[in-house]
Amino acid sequence: AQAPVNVTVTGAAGQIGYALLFRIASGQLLGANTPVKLRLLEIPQAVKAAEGTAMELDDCAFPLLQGIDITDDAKKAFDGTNVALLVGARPRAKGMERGDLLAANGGIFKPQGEAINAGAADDVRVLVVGNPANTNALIAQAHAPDVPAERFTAMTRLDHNRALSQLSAKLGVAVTDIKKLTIWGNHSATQYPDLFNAEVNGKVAAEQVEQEWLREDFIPTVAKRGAAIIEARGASSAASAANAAIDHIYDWVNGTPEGDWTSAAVVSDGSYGVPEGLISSFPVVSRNGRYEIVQGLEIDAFSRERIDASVKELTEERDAVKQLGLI
Ligand code: NAX
Repeated sequence: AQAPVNVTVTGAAGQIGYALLFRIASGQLLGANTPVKLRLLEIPQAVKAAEGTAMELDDCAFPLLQGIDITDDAKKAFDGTNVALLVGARPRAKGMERGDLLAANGGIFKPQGEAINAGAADDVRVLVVGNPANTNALIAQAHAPDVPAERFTAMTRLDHNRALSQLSAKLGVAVTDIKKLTIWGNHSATQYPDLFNAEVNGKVAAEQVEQEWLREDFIPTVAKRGAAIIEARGASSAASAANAAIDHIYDWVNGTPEGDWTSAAVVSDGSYGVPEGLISSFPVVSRNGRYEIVQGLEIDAFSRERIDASVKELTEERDAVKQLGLI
């Protein structure tokens, strides 16, 4: 039988955690033949709630679930971990300045990066979901010098899936008819969902829609979908965020389909003018267990301007955390 894979989930008692853990334990993260051991990391006040979720996981009698450890100690949570889903983060409170938000998250992601560096398995893969996701990933990565930088990623797969869904509804096509969509930049309102390199049944997606719809409707709807969900649901996206995290890791481990790509925030190697070292969203394929940036795409002036604006925001976030001594 296959050895179990250790999966660490931070913020396990939160709403994304609740939507995520059952899917991991049922085999949807790594496949139906891979047993898993779960490590749940929470802050002390939320350990009891995480224990309650663990009781429910027990009550599912999942055949693939080989154990659940719950802790408030990052060192223990990441010891030997193969897949680390960093979901827990400090939300922006009313009146909080950006610097305060970055500092509060630095207090979370710096020690978690150090704990990953100290104890994670050699093949560790890290996905940061907690916001500001790209910069939190950068902070963790900066404190894990012994882990290849490419193992640190941040989630833009939810934005990618939102864009697929909006375009499929607009054109009355199946989501599977759409290929090569890209989210560029930061997981924030500046993100750029690119239809110029995307295809619908083999034809350029941007040419199948009115330019006004693309500019005035599609781009802002995708970028502001999180706020629209909060407005409608009275709570932020949780099941769809968990679903995107599952997609991100599943594809990373198992590969992306031939003739298509997906979106993930990965460490830039300078591709497409994105400064080296920034964790920015790109078109990526996964081959042999590694995410690689798709090369050679044409970027027109319209796309260039939007990518640059989002990357500028990321650069400012990086400079801010540098100034705070967090990286
Ligand atoms: P919740 O507030 O429901 O849960 C967060 C949990 O994290 C809480 O249980 C809290 O106790 C825990 N936590 C806080 N600090 C921790 C630490 N140092 N170690 C371990 N656990 C800690 O938030 P939820 O709705 O689950 O969202 C989690 C994060 O995902 C938020 O930062 C949110 O902004 C972010 N999102 C990111 C998305 C993306 O596409 N990248 C989309 C969905 C979501 O908004």
